[in-house]
Amino acid sequence: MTWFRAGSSVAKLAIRRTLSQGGSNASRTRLVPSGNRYFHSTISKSKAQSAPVPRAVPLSRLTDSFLDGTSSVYLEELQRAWEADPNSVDESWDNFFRNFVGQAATTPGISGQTIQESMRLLLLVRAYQVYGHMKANLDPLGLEKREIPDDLDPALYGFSEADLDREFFLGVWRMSGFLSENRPVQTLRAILTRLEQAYCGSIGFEYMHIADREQCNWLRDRIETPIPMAYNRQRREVILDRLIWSTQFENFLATKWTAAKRFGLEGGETLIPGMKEMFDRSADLGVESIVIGMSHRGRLNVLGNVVRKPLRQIFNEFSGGIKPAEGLYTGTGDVKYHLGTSYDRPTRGGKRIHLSLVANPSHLEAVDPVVVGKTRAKQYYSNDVDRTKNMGILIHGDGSFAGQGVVYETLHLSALPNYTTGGTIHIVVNNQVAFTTDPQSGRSSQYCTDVAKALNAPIFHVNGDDVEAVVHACELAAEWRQTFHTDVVVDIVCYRRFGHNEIDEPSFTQPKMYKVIRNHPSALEIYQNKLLETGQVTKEDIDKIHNKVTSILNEEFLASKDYVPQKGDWLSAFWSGFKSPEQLSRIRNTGVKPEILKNVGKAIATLPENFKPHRAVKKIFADRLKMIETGEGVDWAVGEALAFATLLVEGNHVRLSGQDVERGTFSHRHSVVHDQETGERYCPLDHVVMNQNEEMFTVSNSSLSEFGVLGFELGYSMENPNSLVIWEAQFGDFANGAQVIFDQFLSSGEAKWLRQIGLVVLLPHGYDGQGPEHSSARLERFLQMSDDNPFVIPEMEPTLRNQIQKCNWQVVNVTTPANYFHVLRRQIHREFRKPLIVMAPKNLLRHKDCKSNLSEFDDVQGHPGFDKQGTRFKRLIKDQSGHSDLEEGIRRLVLCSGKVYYELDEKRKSTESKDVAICRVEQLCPFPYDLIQRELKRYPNAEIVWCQEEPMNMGAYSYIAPRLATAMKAVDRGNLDNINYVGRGPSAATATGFYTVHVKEQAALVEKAITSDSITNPTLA
Ligand SMILES: Cc1ncc(C[n+]2csc(CCOP(=O)(O)OP(=O)(O)O)c2C)c(N)n1
Ligand SMILES: [Mg+2]
Repeated sequence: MTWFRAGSSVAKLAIRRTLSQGGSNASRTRLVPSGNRYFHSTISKSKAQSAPVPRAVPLSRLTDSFLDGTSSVYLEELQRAWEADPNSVDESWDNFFRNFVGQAATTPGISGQTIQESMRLLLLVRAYQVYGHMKANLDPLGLEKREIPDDLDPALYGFSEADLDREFFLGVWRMSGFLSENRPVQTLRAILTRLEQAYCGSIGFEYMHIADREQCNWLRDRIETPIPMAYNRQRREVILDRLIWSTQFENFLATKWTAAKRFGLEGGETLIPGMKEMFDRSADLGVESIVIGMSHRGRLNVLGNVVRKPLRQIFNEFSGGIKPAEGLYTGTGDVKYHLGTSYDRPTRGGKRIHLSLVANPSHLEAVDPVVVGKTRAKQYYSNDVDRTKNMGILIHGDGSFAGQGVVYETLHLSALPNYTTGGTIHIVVNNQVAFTTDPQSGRSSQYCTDVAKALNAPIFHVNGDDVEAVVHACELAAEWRQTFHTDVVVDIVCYRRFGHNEIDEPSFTQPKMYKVIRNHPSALEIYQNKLLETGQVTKEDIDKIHNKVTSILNEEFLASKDYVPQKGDWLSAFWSGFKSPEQLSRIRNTGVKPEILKNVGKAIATLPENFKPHRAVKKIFADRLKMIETGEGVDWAVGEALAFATLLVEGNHVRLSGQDVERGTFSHRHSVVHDQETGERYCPLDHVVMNQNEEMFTVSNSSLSEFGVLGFELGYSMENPNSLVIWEAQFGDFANGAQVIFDQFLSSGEAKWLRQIGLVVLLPHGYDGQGPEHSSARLERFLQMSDDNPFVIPEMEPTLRNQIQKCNWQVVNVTTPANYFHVLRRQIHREFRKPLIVMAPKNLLRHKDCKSNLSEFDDVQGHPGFDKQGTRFKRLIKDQSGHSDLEEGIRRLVLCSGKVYYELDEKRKSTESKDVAICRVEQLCPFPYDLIQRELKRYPNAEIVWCQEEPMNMGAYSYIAPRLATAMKAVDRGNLDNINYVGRGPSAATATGFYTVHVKEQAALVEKAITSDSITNPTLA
């Protein structure tokens, strides 16, 4: 059936989009009216005059072009064979002949219809399905000049005006719409009229790239209806009402705050009725909750009219901003068009739908994966297994949708089992300009939505001036999503009536476009006139709605003057019972009862009896079981699995995602084991509690994306505090591919939007000779973004300490499995949430000394991890030589962080440097002033060394130095000049690429830290 797909590979047409800036504006090639209106004016002359006479061509050529005619000889032979024995031809040809030849023989009206004509007509219909959108009337300004493909010209198929009133039967096996076998015989004229209406009106349907026949037929059923779809009076009134709200909202803001930036929706006002319809229809089809992500354009209109943030609150924010109640943590706040909110909105069908608009930074599209992740989490928590109750909607700009890579990274998560949300609906507010950039400078593809084709998503391009078409496209998108559970795109082609923002002058750069815009009626005016023409609505009806809206807007404006923001407005995302930074949260222990450790330990170290793991994995699991049974030598992977398992037992959800996390990049985790004979997978952490929900523990290899996947996990972690959500980078340096998420959300989200986030990020880090790209997770960047004051020691008394709550995030570089276990559990066992950045180990995963005893994980008094307060994460690990509270004989105190500790310790042992003490700063941020001071006091005569393996301009040095100096000054131990640096010198690259150089450098720095007599202080050098 290759010919059947012919349409999708025809005519590679170069599309020239010449916008506005030259030549006549309205020179789109359109159908010639009256007599021959189906034949293109541009091509019909030459080609129609010499209408092709059918000539024999090999059938195979039909797959390449419609232009070559058909093979009559071949068909006739086939037909003869079929007449002799219908079974002698392929089933598809059998159907074909039954339909066409059979009909032709029995229906006098179509007796002149030849097989060739039928085939050519079929191809024409097919061409409309494939290319109809290229002739659709999409641009409200009429500026876009697109060439209409020749394939839509009936003359190309040998039809002339003389054929228009001849009757044709079209019917193809297992097809819907025009080509369905049930359609009656029609004249060519009627067929062409409906084709034009269906495919070349205000909506351009792009769906023939979808390989699934059922999906295409579903769409054809809705597009190729026997008569065009029309809304009744009642629906039209609702649409009108919504369009008036949308239009007046912007007008009102424009008159009250003439110079305020609001990134108005003018020119794209039909978005609002479209969205509302989409939500109503979605609610009718079972959606209960929608997570929305969008950027600046029209955001206030969406907030006010769709999400229903109180208008008085929006106006209040315009008039002078937010004045939160005294004493409350306010953070930095953010501009009004970035703030999120949520609301339960009643729908047309009488249901309620929960809407949340996620706060977003100005970085366009960065919110996309966050919205999808949050939606997925909502689905988990509401047991929405079909993914039909919770849905994500993303609103894009044309420039950003085409240009930002995270759009693709997000789209590409849509069908992955552990990331899918059952389809996101994308709406593009395509105002045909991005700030000052025209589409031809902003993208290489015909449409700004072309990236979505990679996903097999249908794309509905719709003229933004035709509100009913917008509403219809939005409705269809909602139905598609609930039917096929995949992404769908609505591209509203509109314009931007004013500049990029309200104080911008658009004519500097788009003079012709703005000349047209100045005289262009609004979508509301166009719709009002249309309704008046139909007589369905009177001028009085329209005025009534306008007056109602004006008076509500005025009332709300008056009320906004006395509006006092409530705590709920500002802190709406705080989970109930959770503490804000100004409320002290008690520090809790994280140790676990020994019997629980043993029980879960067995579960995570045991594989099913008949399971046949890889030999090496079998040994790993046998070793794990031994660690649990003996309570000794617990390694990193088991420490981590114990943290996950104990959190699961306590009823928390645990999710770990990232590239190759199931096995672990360094082949250490083996959280999913593969049967070597059957390929079956087994995940021990799925079997920690009785009848455990499959998703309660989720570990998932991700797509090869950092920005998209980290954003997704961030969104996921925002939904419910009782979840440990972790993103692991393959190597720490790859985290910079997700820099926007670190900068805009993780490090500053709470300060800007008061959203607490408990996300954990594991970034493999450490100098082991793997070269510049695999050594460093760029620790310095995370520390530089940390907001703990380097010159002020906060309250450190254990019962009053809220240092972490007040800090933007935590950065740790832990060195023992037990401490890793406790820092993960601490994320959940506290009354607030804070992002955790972990410099994760590589060679410590198998290091002989990097082991913990099970007794360090439990909460038993007297056990090694148990100190005055119980068993907790250790922010600093003191020297392990059994030093007393005062060690006057120690000549040097080496402070370090991370795996270099083990090398320093080994050197100390081998050189018997007993006068050197080594302390590990496990938590770098916020800085453990109290514990550092404790160690300074313990070694009153020691010179102080900061040792790191990173270059001087990297690693923790520049973060540590001022803080350590502050701690030293406070206990009279000197200042910055007294901090001696040992580490690599400044460097542009993070590490050497030569292994031998690495080894030499590493040995030298370790040697210098432990054995050298004097260390030249870089600050004094
Ligand atoms: C990642 C990113 N790059 C650049 C900008 C600056 N910027 C803000 S709006 C804008 C134009 C966006 O155009 P489009 O996506 O078409 O949306 P429109 O403003 O036209 O609605 C640009 C370049 C930004 N906010 N984010
Ligand atoms: Mg734009």
